[in-house]
Amino acid sequence: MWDSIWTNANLATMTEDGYGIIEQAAIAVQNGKIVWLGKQSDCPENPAKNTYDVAGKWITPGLIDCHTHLIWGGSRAREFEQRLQGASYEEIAKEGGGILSTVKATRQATEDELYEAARPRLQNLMREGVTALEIKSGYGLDTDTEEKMLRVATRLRDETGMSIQRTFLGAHALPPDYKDKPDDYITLICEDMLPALHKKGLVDTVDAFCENIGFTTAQTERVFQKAQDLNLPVKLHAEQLSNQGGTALAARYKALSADHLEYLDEDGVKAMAESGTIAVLLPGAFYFLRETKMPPIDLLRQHNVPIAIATDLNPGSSPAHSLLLMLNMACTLFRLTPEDALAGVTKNAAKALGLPDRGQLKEGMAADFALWDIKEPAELAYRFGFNPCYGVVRDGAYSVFAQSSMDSHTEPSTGCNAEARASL
Ligand code: DI6
Ligand code: FE
Repeated sequence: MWDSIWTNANLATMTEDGYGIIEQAAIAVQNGKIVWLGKQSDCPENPAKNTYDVAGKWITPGLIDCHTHLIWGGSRAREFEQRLQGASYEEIAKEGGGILSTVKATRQATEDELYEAARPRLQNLMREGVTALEIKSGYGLDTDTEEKMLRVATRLRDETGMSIQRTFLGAHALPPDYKDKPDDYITLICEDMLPALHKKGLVDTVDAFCENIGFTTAQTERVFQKAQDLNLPVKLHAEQLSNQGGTALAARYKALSADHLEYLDEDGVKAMAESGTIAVLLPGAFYFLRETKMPPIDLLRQHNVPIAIATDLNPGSSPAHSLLLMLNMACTLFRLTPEDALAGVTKNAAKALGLPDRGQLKEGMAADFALWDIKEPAELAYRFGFNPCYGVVRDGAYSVFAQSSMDSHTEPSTGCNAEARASL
């Protein structure tokens, strides 16, 4: 006997090129895994404890936000005003503002304060059908504060039941106490911070900011070597503001992803293709920094490098709290098709996080999916500022949100998972 079955649904399985649509479908779940899906007329007679008739709603894999800096203290609204008066992001960073101003506020905040600030950001994503995401450290830049951030990420994971990957981004900026001594700071990361945080079980992945205002490729490589010694996968903020060759380095270390990529050239694209590194594009940062250099979408397509899309949610370059909005921006700004954009927040985002059992609707995969009050999947990228998410299923547990439109009708036939609902 199955635990639950959703009937009268339309599925975008994301299993092939394109949406992988199955209309008039059903999807059944047992022990947190998808055990059957297909045309409802082909459904075997297998009774389920719970049957939910969803009256023609669409079901997609749960959305995955594969690049966020969701935990931080303070605000950068003032810096936004400065930029509007003509200061550039780099200038503000060089004068000790930017990332370092968030570092100051994050060091001052208690763990509870950081948790309380981060929770509504996460809830906003959950409410939009996000079931898995990545959260980076990197606003501590000392062992204690990096630990505090990663503990908050762990607590968010444990208390919400979301699938959360914790990324150590100690090499995000140079802390003021190491001014003019970047190599010493890298030594601190490699010999102290990363091993200590790894030992405490707080790190899933390692990232760095390889940039003219960040770290050089040589410094980044030292961090990658340490990650490799500890058997931790790597990823990289690469070629966002300039071409430093970080992507080729990331590819040499078989990085899960290289992210941003506006200044990436063809050699870098080829290196990614060879290493199977995912290209994570961040339209929120492109938009908010008013970047005009487009990431090399055509080259990525030509070389079959899978493209993922994420919010880059952070206080400085992308205060973007909506992954659905990023779908729209990926289409309008980067000219992705709605189906490529949806693949970018499902199957390709799962690859970028090394989550082989998520991002597609397939038998054997985790029962993580989102239900939508839409008539066709392209609507997810087409509308902006509107959230048609009806509910989510996470590891088989069903939560229904408040009705997404005034004339919506269907309530689940039996009680949805009260615990999952409460956690929202
Ligand atoms: N690139 C980004 O987009 C964020 N970090 C990074 O390395 C921005 C972080 C910030 O400005 O606070
Ligand atoms: Fe980032």
